[in-house]
Amino acid sequence: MRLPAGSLHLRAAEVLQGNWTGSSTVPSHGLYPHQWSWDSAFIAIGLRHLSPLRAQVELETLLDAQWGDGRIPHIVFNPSVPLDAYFPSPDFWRSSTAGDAAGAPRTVQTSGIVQPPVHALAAWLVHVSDPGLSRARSFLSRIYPRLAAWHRYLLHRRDLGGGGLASVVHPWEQGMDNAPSWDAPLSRVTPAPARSFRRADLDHGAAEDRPTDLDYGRYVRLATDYRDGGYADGTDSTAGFAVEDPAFNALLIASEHALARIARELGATGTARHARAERLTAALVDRLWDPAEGMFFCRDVRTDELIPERGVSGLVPLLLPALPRDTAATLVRTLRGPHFGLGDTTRLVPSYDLTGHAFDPHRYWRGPAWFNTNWLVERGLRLHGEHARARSLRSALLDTADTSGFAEYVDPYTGEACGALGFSWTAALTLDLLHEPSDTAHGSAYELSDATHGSAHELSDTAHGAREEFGMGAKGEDRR
Ligand code: 9WN
Repeated sequence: MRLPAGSLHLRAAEVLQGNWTGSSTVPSHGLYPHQWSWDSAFIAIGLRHLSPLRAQVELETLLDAQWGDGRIPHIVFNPSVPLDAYFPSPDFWRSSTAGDAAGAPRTVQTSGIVQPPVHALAAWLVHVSDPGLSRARSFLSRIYPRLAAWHRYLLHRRDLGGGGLASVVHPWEQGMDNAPSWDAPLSRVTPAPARSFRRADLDHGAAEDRPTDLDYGRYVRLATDYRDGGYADGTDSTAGFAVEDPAFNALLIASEHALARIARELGATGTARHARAERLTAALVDRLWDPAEGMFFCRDVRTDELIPERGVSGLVPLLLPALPRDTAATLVRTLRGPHFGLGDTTRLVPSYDLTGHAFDPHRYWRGPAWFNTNWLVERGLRLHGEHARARSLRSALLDTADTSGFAEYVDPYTGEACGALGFSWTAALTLDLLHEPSDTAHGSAYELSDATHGSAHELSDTAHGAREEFGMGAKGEDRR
């Protein structure tokens, strides 16, 4: 039986309340008992509908742990949680000593790797949910320099391929830890022996759904080498693994557009940032788009070759307003075709190719559907004028969040719950979808439009609407 939307709203709010620690939100108390970077960004996007203040604090807490070189760490550790509750724990990362040269904070312990840059996008969406509060707390002016430093870090220190895009140096950085796209580059990594670490994830998750010990051995080796090299980028310590990923870079570009909107709110024009986002979109297409396959793929920077595995990451660029029209149309066809089956065989977009050799509907990032990636695809569909498909994906997401108990991920065919229940970003993005104006064709496009210049959702032309959503086309320069 389908419960009324009001009750779904209440239960989503309860999940977020239960996972709130006073200054941030854990993804789930058992499996992930600290603050995670991209989780917090998605959580803030939902929290803004409950408490714009808490949403601001969520992002501020994360940004307080930013390193001097601009990186935002993927985990901010809660000192009151026992060391053996999560692996790798702070004594593995040793941020304050090993990260000294890179400017790790002294006041808080963190990991030394990063996660996808959803933060500027989240910050902008949080701002527009209550501009009065945001201005009263100088929210944007306080966080803008930090977000700008974060993007600078990624665009300069992490351009390991030399083509303008950011590389990840560990599968955990991209957030889809166990995706088959990592198999080839990871196969060159000598695993750390299983006896050298104890996995805490298996205390909470089923072993057959989680990455294998061999995968973990390689994750540990890469993180150890990076740490022992002082978390320096572009040196021997990152020689083992460097990949340009479509979702990571698409989120960076979407956030660069959002940073332009923030700059504009603060009195600059944002033009240079929009222009940069457009150049990055062109670089993404140039380096990662395979027209014959109708997909974005990862590029292995060490071999300079595309990795021919179809993952949901390759669909996330649909989020980009400057994506060429035919590329967007092809991506939508791929989404509906046999590899992802949306609207045909699957309820939600799977994390990996249904026909792929490594497909498993329950194994971590090798087939199940996640709510954050589906939320991104839903936005992309709306942005490119695919309103009916967006509406049906939205309704499948709400149903599945409801019936799965806000699961971490689900079987893409049946919606069966997998991983942790009461998972924060699932609850947060449910709230966001519930707040989306379902009666307008353009949905929440207004959120990124220029607040003083009318609403993008009134525009009928899709490309024009998309450009308005991100405030593109403004005159002048922004050199901040
Ligand atoms: C490692 C917290 C994180 C998410 C990632 C997800 C998982 C961690 C793990 O949980 O990763 O960072 O221990 O498996 O893959 O996307 O941010 O929810």
